[in-house]
Amino acid sequence: MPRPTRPRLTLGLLAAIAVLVIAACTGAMPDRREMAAGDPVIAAGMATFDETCAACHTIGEGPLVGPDLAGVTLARDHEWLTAWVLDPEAFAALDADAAAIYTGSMPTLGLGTDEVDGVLAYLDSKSDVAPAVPVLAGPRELSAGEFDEASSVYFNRCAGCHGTLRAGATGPNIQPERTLEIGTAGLATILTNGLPGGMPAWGEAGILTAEEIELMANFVQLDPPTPPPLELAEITDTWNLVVPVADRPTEPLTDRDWENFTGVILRDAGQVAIMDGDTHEQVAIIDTGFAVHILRSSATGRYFVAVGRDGRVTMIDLWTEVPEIVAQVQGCFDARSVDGSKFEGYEDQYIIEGCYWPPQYVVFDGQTLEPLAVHDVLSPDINGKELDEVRVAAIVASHFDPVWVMGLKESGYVAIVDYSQPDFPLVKKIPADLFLHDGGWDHTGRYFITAANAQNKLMVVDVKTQELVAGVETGETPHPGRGANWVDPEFGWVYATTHIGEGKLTLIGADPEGSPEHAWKVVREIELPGTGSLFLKTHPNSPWVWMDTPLSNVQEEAHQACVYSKEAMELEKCFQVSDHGRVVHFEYNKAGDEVWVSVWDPDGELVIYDDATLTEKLRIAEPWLITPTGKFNVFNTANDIY
Ligand code: DHE
Repeated sequence: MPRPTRPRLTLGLLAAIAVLVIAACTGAMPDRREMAAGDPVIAAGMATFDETCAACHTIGEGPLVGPDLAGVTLARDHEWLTAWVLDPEAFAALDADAAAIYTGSMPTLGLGTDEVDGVLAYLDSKSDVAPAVPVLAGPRELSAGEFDEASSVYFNRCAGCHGTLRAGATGPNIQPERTLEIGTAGLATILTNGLPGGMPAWGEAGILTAEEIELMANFVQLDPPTPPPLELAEITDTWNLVVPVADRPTEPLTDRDWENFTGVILRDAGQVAIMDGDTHEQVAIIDTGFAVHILRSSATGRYFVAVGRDGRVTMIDLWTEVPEIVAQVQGCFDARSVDGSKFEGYEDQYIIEGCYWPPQYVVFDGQTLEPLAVHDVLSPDINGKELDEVRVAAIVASHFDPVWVMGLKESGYVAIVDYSQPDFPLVKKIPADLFLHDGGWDHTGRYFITAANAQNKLMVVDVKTQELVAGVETGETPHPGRGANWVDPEFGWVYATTHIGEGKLTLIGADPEGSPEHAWKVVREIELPGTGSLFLKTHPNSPWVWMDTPLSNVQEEAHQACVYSKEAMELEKCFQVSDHGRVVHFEYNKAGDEVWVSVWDPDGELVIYDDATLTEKLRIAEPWLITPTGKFNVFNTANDIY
């Protein structure tokens, strides 16, 4: 089902509520239907309402993002309401009343007429409930302490999707001009219950308390604070060279196959566990600091480099007897991406960090993390609109040129940084599309494929010619992670993504030389049970593609993994990995015959599957496995195998 877009509480919708209230008071209504309690049609309608409508509407509890629906079946007949629900846009083109309330916010929900009948029967059965008076109270004043606390919650939970300055990206704009329209009560409900299409149910999930929700509902109606800049001298002040290069081993001191180590992020513990991929033993727990986001391997694989949400970069040496931190530095206040120099002759020479805030990238020495250069990425967007915030999203390191390629989220450019030149300049900005997020290489390493996820597209950039070659619509909010490459029996090489906003695996042709007729076009779409997918993964030695749905607000779906068969070209199966937490992110071992999956939970687990048989091999549930998320095998990460 397509993702419902997030409706807005507009004057038009409020007018509609007023019409309903007046109609109810004057008695100008059709007869009420007698619907028996316990009627299966009503029961089915209630289930559909809860699943599809309740995120935006209440019955008698006031407006959320859409109006309170109490009494709506008294004010409008079923025929009118059915036409409205089935396709509001089309109906608004035909009907003057519908046109008057249509603002573009009520989505086509993809319901069948039976389902709409059920919902209307359910609304009929509740037609004696009076609509609540819309709550449009402005925000209350916050004390300095409350404002600081709210800023910190916002940074930890909200900024990634809505932006530091709240202008929107993966999530919508939530600056005061919009949030004041929704009001404190509506905002609190959204924060509690989430919204279809990815907004987490922070309250329901027990992550934010009722007090925090009240605080945040007020905070987001106030002007956002602007965080300060972070310049080279200040970055250098944070630099800590823990082990100078001269004191490090010149060959591996460990007997383990360090190239088959897997780094596991323990997100809320601010740690990374290093696991031996052969024995499945935990080799070390490294304190990397606040909310580590990703790990990348240096070109040789010797170093793991972690980046935290607080912008701290940590370098871990895998050649020591037990892996240990050799350097740390903070290049940003907020960051998600990091990578090393991978071109021949530059292996392990430089590290780049992309900042969410300030709008900049920072280049460090690849052995010591000494800060070498900082460059601003703030510019107008591809359409010329002035911006206050441009975040560096995914970064990939080319294996064929001395360059890093990165997505600039708000401005919509794919930027190329040349590390063979003095001061590591940004040498090219290729206009792509707005809100670039995650992405990876195609199978040749020539094309960078990145999601413009708010545009529902994958953008394809030819890094050799430094040109955009395609923008492909794949579905609601594509989120490929690094993506997945394999040979489809019919279409040749393909690249694939899943989506946050709809349950769909989409394959695009990715062989412009061998199969030019399919290149950069959607060649296959496979329906998945559940929205909210973040990652998929495959390996050249695997017959499967693994997919998660951790952001689904349906618990069973958040607990599942799904597997697609490359050969049969269809979904093989979906199955429950755990009975708690969110099942997230996959990584293969070096041989490509095992898949590791995280159960993202304070009582976290790592589940290891035999890839050939899809059977569970080992479940690790130790107290140190606190909120495991991403996993990065050294060999696969250094060589961009996905
Ligand atoms: Fe991520 C990759 C940003 C939420 C786990 N995440 C990325 C990348 C970006 C990004 C830009 C690509 C980095 C690269 O390749 O250089 N992520 C964001 C956000 O802005 C967002 C939506 C919200 C936020 O506030 O951070 C977000 N991400 C999450 C999560 O909730 C996850 C599941 C757990 C967490 O740490 O918060 C999460 N993101 C990951 C992982 C990767 C990632 C595991 C790397 C995937 C890979 O296979 O390479």
